[in-house]
This record gives sequence, structure tokens and C-alpha cells, in this order.
Amino acid sequence: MVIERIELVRTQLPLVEPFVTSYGIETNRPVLYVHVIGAEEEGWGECAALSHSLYTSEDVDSCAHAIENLLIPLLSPTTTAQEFITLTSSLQGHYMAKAAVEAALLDYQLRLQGVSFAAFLGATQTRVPSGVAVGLQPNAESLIKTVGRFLKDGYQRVKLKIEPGNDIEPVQIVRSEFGSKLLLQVDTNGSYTLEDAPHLSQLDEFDLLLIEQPLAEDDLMGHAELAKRIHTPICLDESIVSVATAEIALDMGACSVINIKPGRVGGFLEAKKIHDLCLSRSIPVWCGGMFETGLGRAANLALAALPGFTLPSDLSASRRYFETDITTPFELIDGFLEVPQGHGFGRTPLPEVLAGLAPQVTSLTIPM
Ligand code: NPG
Repeated sequence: MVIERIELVRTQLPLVEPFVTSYGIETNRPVLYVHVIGAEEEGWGECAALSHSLYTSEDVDSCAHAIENLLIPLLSPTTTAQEFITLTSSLQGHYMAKAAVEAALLDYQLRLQGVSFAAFLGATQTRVPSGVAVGLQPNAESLIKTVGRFLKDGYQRVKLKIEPGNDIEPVQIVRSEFGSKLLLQVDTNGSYTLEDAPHLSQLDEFDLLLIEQPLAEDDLMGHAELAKRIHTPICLDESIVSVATAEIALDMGACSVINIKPGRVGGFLEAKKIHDLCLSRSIPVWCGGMFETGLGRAANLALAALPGFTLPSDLSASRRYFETDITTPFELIDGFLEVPQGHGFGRTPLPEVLAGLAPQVTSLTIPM
């Protein structure tokens, strides 16, 4: 498996509607693909980073810089994804940048071997229950309209973004409008402090699946304390950057559910380790989303098809985010998305769609 060259492919894709969270408004999905090219095959990996570093410290420009200047120089033409992890193990941070390179190498080597990513990981499902994330809404009317539209589409679970001052009421509105059977959870993106525990305990009566990342990323102690003061299960997202942090958080009682996002933990191989740890402890996990294009979505679906993913994931149909996806789009069928079975991730960028987005392509040489 000799890699001849690598390209960084950059463009952006507008979102069909703005996505509002506690830290800002997303209107575009910046696209950064790592494209590995060999004589007989190619591989593609998508970087999860956004245009800003408000979600985590990485952004799409910092990732492109790290990939070009720190990560690709460590490769040789025969480096495998597994070897890449060993080579970069002493390099701190750069999770999303590493994950994008690892993904391209995985796709490349699995295509060469003629194996699907789902089979490689040991997936046990052929379709994955689809959840939808709903950004902050300006008023009750638009909240009800938006949630109603997604439920009509068939989404099996709704996640509401909440923030201080805009939290109990939207949950109460959705519960009373759509009933107690709706699988409902909330995500605060770390916007509360432990002092808000009495306030957050007001969510207990709404029988939520979980509250995601209520406190700051580095406040594991706070989460462990909060878990004693509220009944809603705590799920961690931003705090979990590796299997080691997952183990610490679980040992401390800081969470009872984990959102696994491959980009946030440095790649799919680490994501699988977190899954395996949680499965061994009967801790439910689900796959988070970063409104990836079809390429990253395809890879996430294979991960979410592992047996420990017992909660619906943030894996929506392509059209929830994009008018035209860069790959063949993912469709919602009876509330599920199908897990791709083709070699590698089973989806590649469609050349004509990508060309229409006028991508900026940087060719990188691999050290011999
Ligand atoms: O379905 O892909 C998706 C998006 C899910 O809400 C989602 N992602 O905090 O997990 C998150 C969140 C996010 C939104 C992250 C905006 C970063 C920016």
C-alpha cells in the first residue's frame, strides 16, 4: 500500500438553515478533506473542525496547518492508520487534525483490502436510529414548528440546545406539545456552573434521556457533584478526549452516558476503544455529530452500528443540513440511516459536486 501523494481539499457548504448554539450561529460547514492517493486506490478523510474554535480549541485553519506541518511530515509512503497513531502518540492535542489523517489512511487501506469500515470495526447493525439536534429557537412558535417538522420526517429522538435563560421553558413546551413518549435530551455545550444545580434540577420532571455537557469541559469534579444533585443522567461530550479521560470520568461518577465523536477524541480507533470500555461497563454511548458532509457521516454511521451504541445518535439525513451533499446523500428511512457496506467508508466525494464548489487543493509530498 504505497501512498504517492496527499492532497488537502478545502471548500465550504452552506447549511440549509442557520444552527444556533449557546456560543454562536453556524451558517456554513467548512470542508477540509484529506485525500490520500496511491497507484491503485485512494482514501478520503473528513476533518470535523468548524470555522471557529468555540466548541473546542481547534478550528479548520488550525487543523489544516497541523495536518500540513506536523502530521503529514511524520508519514512514510507505507504508514498505516494504526502506525500513524503510534507515530503521533507523543503529540499533544490536535485531535481533529489527527482524526482526519487517520480517517483517510483507514479508508485507503480498507479499500485496498476490499473491506467495509463497518466490517472492520465489528458493526452489528445495518441501520442506525437517527436523532436530530435542534438549535436554539427565537420563540415557542418556531420551536414547536421545527420539532414538529423533524418528527414528521421520522427522527426518533430530539436533542434541544439550551443555554442559561433559555432552558426549562423550551423543554416544558416540547414535552407538553409532543407528549411524554418523545425521546428527548438537552445539550448545554458547557454553559452552566455547579451553582446552577438547583436550577438544572428543574429539568428532572421532564424525564429527559440525558443532559449533555452541562458544565465546563475541564470540570469533571463539578460534573461528579452535579450528578449527585440532579436525577437527569449526565452525558459528557467536550470533556471526553480519549479512552483515558473516559475512564477517569466514569470512575469519578462524572457521567453515566458518553457522546462519542471521533474527531473530538483523535480518531476512530480511539473512539472504538471508548466504545469497548463503555460496553464492558454497561455505559450507554451514542455518536455525536458535527454536521459532517456525507463522507464523515458515512464513517460515523459505521461506528454507531457497534453494539454499545444503544441510544439514537446525532446522525441526521444529509438534507437536514445540506441542499446538495458532496457524496451520495444519506436518506432517512423509517427513522433510520443505512450503514454503508461498500469498501472503506463506502462514500467518496462526487467529483462533479466537489468541482462545483471550487475547492482549494494543496498537494503535499510524503517524506520518503
Ligand atoms: O447533527 O451533526 C449534527 C450536529 C449535532 O448539535 C450538534 N453538534 O455540541 O454536539 C454539539 C453540536 C455542535 C453544534 C458542535 C455546533 C459544534 C458546533
